[in-house]
Amino acid sequence: MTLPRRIAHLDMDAFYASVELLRYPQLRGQPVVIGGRSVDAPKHLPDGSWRYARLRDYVGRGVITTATYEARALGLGSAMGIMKGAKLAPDAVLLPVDFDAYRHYSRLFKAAAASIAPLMEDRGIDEIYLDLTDVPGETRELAQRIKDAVRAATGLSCSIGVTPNKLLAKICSDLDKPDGLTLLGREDIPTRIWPLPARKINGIGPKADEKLAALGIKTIGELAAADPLWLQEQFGRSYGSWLHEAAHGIDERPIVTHSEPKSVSRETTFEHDLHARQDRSQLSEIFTRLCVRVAEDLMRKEVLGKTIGIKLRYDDFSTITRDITLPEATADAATIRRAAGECLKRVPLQRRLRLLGVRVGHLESRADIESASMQPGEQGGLPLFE
Ligand code: DCP
Ligand code: MG
Repeated sequence: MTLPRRIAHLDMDAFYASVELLRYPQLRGQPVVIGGRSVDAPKHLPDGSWRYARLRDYVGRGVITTATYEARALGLGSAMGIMKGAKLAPDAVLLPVDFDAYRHYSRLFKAAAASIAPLMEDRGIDEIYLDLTDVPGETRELAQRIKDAVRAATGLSCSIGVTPNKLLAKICSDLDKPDGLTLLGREDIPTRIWPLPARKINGIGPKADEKLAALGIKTIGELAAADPLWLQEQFGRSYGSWLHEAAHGIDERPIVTHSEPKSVSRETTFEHDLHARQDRSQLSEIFTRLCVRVAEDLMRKEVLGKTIGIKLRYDDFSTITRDITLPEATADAATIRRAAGECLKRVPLQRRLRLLGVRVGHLESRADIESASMQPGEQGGLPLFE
């Protein structure tokens, strides 16, 4: 019999907010949300004190990216409009987002975790999976060492769940947030997992959850008890059988240590809806800026892409996309801008626009393209002596 794996899921606590509190430690313990613009940055007054933007002063359409746990206690949270948040907590502090800082701390915490458990899967800015199976050490002690290393490298806390697979680990890291350390074996599934709502399973989204609820299934335990064939009839064969296995905590997916991005995109929601003709110059400037940002992202990731696409959301929230494929992959802002401009000619522009996005897909790594375009003799880079 093979021993169960030891898979950890690590998720940073109130990530963007916690990074901001490193900069403004005087705000610790207060309700703070992140989501403002640079004008909302705290101002250092001549008498040495600070003045902070408060939610009640905010006017605009921005959303909260995250909130400190003190702000969550007042009902604030990710994806809520800032003005809506202001109704619940007018005095909460608003800080602007600073993605560069979050990316910096993201790199630091990942390096710290990988120094102890090198088999790491990157799941985005504030989460990773780690395979601890072959790392020497007792599980709890190991998980604590990883938490300590993350704190030493960043000054930030995280929550870790360690279980036999990724599906359970992801649920588990959330069970004792913030600063959690939760271990769970297959024998704990009935007591710890089954009472949880079905949507706690990563892969059961709002739509599936709604359908399950309509069928009388609210908890993971109720899902586990459902007839697997009936689930397949309701949800289709593949998703239905996955639901059954997930509810029983079955998941054999390995840790994936390398992944290539499939596309790079940037989008922006306007302060006010814009019209293609009346606001032409403003739109054009935003459009160009998005293309430049996408080009910068491509450069940083050292990839090139062939498919250039745009996304428009109209004032009635309907959304459309268009794309074209170029003969050669590019990371050049002007080329992307031209191609995206072509796409724009193919969409109706009578309605006002709410959002504009630019995407580059079908990515290939720069190194692959360069080596493929070399002459046969050059490949490998060894000098030839004649
Ligand atoms: N984020 C965002 N918009 C969302 C959700 C999240 O911009 N709708 C950003 C801000 C978060 C970060 O991603 O800080 C990580 O997301 P999490 O869901 O892990 O949330 P937090 O780390 O903020 O809090 P938690 O302690 O619950 O993990
Ligand atoms: Mg988090």
